Amino acid sequence: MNEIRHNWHTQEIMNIYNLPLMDLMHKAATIHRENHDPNVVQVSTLVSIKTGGCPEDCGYCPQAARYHTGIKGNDLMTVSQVKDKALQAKASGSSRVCMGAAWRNVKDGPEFDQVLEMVRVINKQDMEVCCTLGMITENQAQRLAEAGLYAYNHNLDSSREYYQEVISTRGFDDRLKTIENVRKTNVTVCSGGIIGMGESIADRAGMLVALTTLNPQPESVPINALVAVTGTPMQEQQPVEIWDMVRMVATTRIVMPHTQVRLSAGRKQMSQEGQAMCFYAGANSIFSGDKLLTTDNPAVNDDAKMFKALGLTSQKPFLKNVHPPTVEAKDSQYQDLGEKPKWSRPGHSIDKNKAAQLKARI
Ligand code: SAM
Ligand code: DTB
Ligand code: SF4
Repeated sequence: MNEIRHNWHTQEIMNIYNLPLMDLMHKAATIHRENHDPNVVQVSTLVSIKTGGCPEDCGYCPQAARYHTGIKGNDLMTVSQVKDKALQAKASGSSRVCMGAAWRNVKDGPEFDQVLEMVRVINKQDMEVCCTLGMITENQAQRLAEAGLYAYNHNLDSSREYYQEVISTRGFDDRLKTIENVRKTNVTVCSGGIIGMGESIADRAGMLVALTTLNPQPESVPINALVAVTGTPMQEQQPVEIWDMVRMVATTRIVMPHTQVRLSAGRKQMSQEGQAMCFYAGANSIFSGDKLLTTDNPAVNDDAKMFKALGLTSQKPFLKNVHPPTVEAKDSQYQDLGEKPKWSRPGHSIDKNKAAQLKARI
């Protein structure tokens, strides 16, 4: 077992990231093998329970209403629709369902009650349940925990400095506050970010500093390669090179030895050989399913062939943490507080975001 450090500096992490690739991969693979079974990969299926129409200006996101990306939005899915998706995911070998909503933050009320019911229903299928719903208060985190949530995904997305170049409608400190709220419960934390948005290597290292500083460190860290969607401010970004992805995964593994490192968005653009290098360098989790939230992901059959070729097996549910009990709504100790929290709105100007918004109006 490796020592867990919460005091990494950006330069130290950059030095690791910039090691000769063979040295970097060897170091990461060694740490990986000391802490995990290198042939087991945790598989999650994403379900977009509320798609599109989001009020935020996140420059990478096809679901932001202000950019024209051609996404067909929909209302919140029903509990039975979500149950069907969960059963399909289980049949295809997933141990976790991650429900994503294009919300800035959770608002108490009937829609949140419906999400809590989805959590209960999936939990009862003996699957791990994850949600990514935007910012949440402590009471909302407690209510999700009580319903049987296993993990909450809330990404820092980039370094504190570069975050300001990407998003103006929500703040980095509110992301940290949400993670702190989740930490007050037994729900595990899934938090990572995106590479390929035009950030520097110092920003990539800065994001890892922010994640490693968290105590405990997140149980899961998704590393997304930007999917550059037409209509978003980042539509012109060049695809992330496989070497950058391998370096980022390996560096994440080295600075967070116990964490599950999740190879996330961008797998569709990667070869299976490239993904194999990422697994060797410490990635031990993926999102499976023909779609991520709105963009394409490798076909389930192709992933199955890749697992077979590489001798990988899917992780069983509740291997790392206990199966959380589910409390029914009528027995809940927590009330709907009718919270309408004022999360921050920095509101500075980001030229790229403004230009994409203007273009969408024409
Ligand atoms: N609305 C919630 C929020 O922002 O926290 C949850 C859903 S949001 C789509 C979840 C994460 O997906 C984002 O934080 C971002 O890291 C990732 N993401 C969104 N669009 C992406 C893209 N085009 N490429 C890569 N990752 C993306
Ligand atoms: C995460 O880090 N990546 C996933 C999940 N958490 C919610 C989402 C990726 C979304 C990619 C763009 C899309 O499909 O809309
Ligand atoms: Fe909305 Fe989340 Fe997309 Fe930002 S990342 S626009 S908050 S759905």
